[in-house]
Amino acid sequence: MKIFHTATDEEIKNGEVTDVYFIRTIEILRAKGIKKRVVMEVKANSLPNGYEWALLVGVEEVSRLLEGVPVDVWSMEEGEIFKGGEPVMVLEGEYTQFGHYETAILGMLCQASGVATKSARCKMAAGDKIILSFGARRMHPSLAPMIDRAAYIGGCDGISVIKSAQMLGLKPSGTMPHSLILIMGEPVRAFLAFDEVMPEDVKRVCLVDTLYDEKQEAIAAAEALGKRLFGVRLDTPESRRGNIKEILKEVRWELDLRGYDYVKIYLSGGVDEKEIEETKELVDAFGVGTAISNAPTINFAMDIVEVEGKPFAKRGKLAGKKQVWACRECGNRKITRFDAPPPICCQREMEPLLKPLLKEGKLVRELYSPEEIRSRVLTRLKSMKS
Ligand code: PCP
Repeated sequence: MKIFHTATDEEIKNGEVTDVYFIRTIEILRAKGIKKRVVMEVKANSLPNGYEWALLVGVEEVSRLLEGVPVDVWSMEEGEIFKGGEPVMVLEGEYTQFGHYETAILGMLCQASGVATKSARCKMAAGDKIILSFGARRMHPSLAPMIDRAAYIGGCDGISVIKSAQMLGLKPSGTMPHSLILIMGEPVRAFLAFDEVMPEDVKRVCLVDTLYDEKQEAIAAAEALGKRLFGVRLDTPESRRGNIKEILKEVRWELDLRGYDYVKIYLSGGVDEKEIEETKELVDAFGVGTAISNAPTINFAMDIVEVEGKPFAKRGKLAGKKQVWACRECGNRKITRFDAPPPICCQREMEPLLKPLLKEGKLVRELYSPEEIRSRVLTRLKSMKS
């Protein structure tokens, strides 16, 4: 028996996590002996908050979900940048064989893509500064590895949850919680105990907002640990925050004045793109929680665009199977009929972004490691900036 209110892999794979109206549709089609082949496309007409682009993540999970299901799937790569209105995935098969997977397919793509997109936006705002994913505690723990994977692919440099890190082949990143300081009774006692007990490969980053003024605690940490202190973290509570930029300036100044210019400054607690932009000149690493783990989802829809080989779509949707093309040289994009010849841009053929993923439920594409996907994402984000 399961003890948590979550579905198992098996239940999802069996198509049990589905809205009932899909099952009813399939029941009716079967009762009527209707077996029609359809083409469906996954597309978001608009992106959250007027974003100009988003990152597609969740493709690997969808490929696992549909493995063994008699359906052909073309998809953009995991980590691909897409724009509103572009189909990111195309599915073709007999509707009753895969229609009931729509709920799970969209759920896998909408949430992970939203998280990855926010992570990428935070990373872009931070420039060469570090972003750590600290938001597992805001979501159901069963989702932490999925959220952290999307955050990492989007650009986060590290993630804090042990299980997520294990699944990603990373070392978890973290500092120390307030509870350590409160239980030890005094900040410096906690800092020294941390240094004494933790293995050498754990960075000494002391939390300096628990009992006294941040600059006072930061100096105390530097005096206690000397060269062994890697950084200090400010998680100053909202009620004490005032002007966080001024607090950061003071901490940096006081540390530098005493020769502790090597000590990095971490900032966490309520950090989002705006806070990153405003403080990045004073901060070396940001711990971002809610903003990334509770990122706005990408509202993909999955719609029929062809029935029995004929273009057919509901109002407000363009009928027919389509291809999306990109020019890697100038960033130009184009949507054409699926079988149209490659458009030319910058004197060469544009790249088709919807590539075969599954053929009759068989995986026909290599799946890359999160590290490889992330590194491609970062290269693309850089080229978009320049
Ligand atoms: C930090 C902060 C939030 C976490 C990280 C993410 O925790 O206070 O709890 O923040 P966000 O969702 O606001 O972005 P800690 O300072 O480690 O909190 P504590 O030690 O009190 O557990």
